[in-house]
Amino acid sequence: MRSIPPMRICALVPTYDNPATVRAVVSGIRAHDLPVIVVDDGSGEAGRAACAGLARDRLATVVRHDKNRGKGAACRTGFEKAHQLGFTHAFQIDADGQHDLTQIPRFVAAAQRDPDALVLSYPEYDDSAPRERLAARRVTHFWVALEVGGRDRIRDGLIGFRIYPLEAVRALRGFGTGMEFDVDIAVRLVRRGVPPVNLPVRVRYLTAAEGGVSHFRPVRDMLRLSWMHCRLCTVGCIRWTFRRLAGR
Ligand SMILES: Nc1nc2c(ncn2[C@@H]2O[C@H](COP(=O)(O)OP(=O)(O)OP(=O)(O)O)[C@@H](O)[C@H]2O)c(=O)[nH]1
Ligand SMILES: [Mg+2]
Repeated sequence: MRSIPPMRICALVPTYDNPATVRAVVSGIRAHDLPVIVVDDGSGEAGRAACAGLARDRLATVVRHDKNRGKGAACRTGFEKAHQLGFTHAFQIDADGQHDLTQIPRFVAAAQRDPDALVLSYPEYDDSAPRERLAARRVTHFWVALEVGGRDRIRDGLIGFRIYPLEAVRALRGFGTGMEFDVDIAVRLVRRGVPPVNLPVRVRYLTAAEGGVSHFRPVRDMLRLSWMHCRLCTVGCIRWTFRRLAGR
């Protein structure tokens, strides 16, 4: 019989040029007693210095990509590092300071109740959310509902505040390297039978004066997302057809 490793959760913070917010995010996580892995995804001078400061002050384990490779690639590096360090779960939290970190204990408790689950969040926005980002999200919701067969299984495909069970993640053969990563990995885990749990989290867009930055590039990222939905839907149709033919 396979022995089940004891549950160990770390936080995983991928960052690309978030010099004004990454330290506050890491400190906010540490306040909840979670060890933190930061993946510096080829940040420029200021972002790199902020991450180096976190390592120097022993606030986080910092891994750096020499060149920017995209959020998905940064998370893959972080998942591997977490596994090497003996963690079983990674709580991925964006470095842009948008998410309400006081919710961390609620999410950790949900993962402890169901260690096999993918603990997802869905955003509760205030007035700071840009309209075009809300519109892009609605398009994504439509596709994700189609891909997993229901609207409530993944209530938000894009958000960067979720707990991944590492064994299931590492069993996936490949996932998006860029901003399509968040949707791709959630859809594929749920399709493989990983049970989703959806909890709300407050999200606030910081102003530029507060250090708020977004790397979301509407045209490039929407094209990448469209291509990914196209692939996921095609694979879904093929799987469905095979299952019907096999009488399952
Ligand atoms: N966009 C982007 N983000 C990266 C990259 N590598 C790591 N990240 C991190 O991934 C997280 C999400 O990036 P955001 O630019 O906030 O993307 P988003 O949350 O989908 O977009 P907004 O709704 O505009 O905030 C942040 O912590 C980034 O620093 C990269 O190459 N590109
Ligand atoms: Mg963001």
